[in-house]
Amino acid sequence: MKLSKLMLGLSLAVGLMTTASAQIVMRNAISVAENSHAGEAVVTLAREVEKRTNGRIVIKNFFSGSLGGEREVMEAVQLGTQELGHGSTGPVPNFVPEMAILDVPFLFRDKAHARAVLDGPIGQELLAKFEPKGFKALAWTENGVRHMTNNKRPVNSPDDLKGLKMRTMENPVHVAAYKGLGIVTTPMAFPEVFTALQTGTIDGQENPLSVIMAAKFDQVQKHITLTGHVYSPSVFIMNKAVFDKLSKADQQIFLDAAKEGAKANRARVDKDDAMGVNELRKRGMTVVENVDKSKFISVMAPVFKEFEKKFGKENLDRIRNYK
Ligand code: EAX
Repeated sequence: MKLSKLMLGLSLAVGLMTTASAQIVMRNAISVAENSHAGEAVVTLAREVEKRTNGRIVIKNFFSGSLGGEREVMEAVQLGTQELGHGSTGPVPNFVPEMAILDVPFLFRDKAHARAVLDGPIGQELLAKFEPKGFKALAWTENGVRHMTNNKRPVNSPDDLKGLKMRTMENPVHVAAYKGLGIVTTPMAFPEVFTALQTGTIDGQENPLSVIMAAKFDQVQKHITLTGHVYSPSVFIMNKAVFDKLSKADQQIFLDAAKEGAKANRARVDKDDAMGVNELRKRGMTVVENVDKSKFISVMAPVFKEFEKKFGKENLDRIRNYK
């Protein structure tokens, strides 16, 4: 009896040790809270990978920018000091310049159009462009459609934006576009934005309802206008060498799990978009729901000319006209 108990104990310990040493632990990080559309993406990825590998591969998620802003996460994934990342296209063009085209304002008619482009041949071609830079891009996800918030005044027309000091993502297309609207642009990493709004270093920022609610920007912002000025894609990235070392079957598991993550992420964005206006009003913000978007587009005409030169009209049209 005593002996068999000892044997059981030993075999359990050996068993556990084997499991522990065979288990691969990876890290993933997002700049927003766990309870968010991006949280849905990474939590689903982790759950599906763990389930489909029977616990052989475990992903530990870090939230709210605890491993740094999105640029720092990309740097870590590129270097391989972190296996996985998930974030907006904000810092991406600094690593993969071809991605900048996706951040052109008013490029997509709506989320359905954007999702179709990203899931179709154009989006898949773009994912492949990450590879020479040391990333495996697993799947497109999204933040949603971006809107403008500020503390100074309700924005009803582009004139109201003139002179507002707004945080932008560290993305050259965003900076050029908002300058074209007369905004005083302040590029900044996301984890610094809440405090900068609180202390009045900046007047405003722009993000989708999902991000605004998850980051509780309503606590430090009075006004929001549903400008819908740009679609905000996000993406699952993985260190390329780490991906390449996986077996073919495990690689497929990551690709499939990322697709599940994208599904959960988009469903949450839709839910947030459906309840966001009411929720933000409840939290005390004034919401301007209807603006004449054509006015914003016409003020930006010179910037759009620049974008056509930079990206090529045929490339922009290929996205615009995708059905
Ligand atoms: O990915 O930096 C931003 O404004 C992003 O939209 C945010 O980090 C979520």
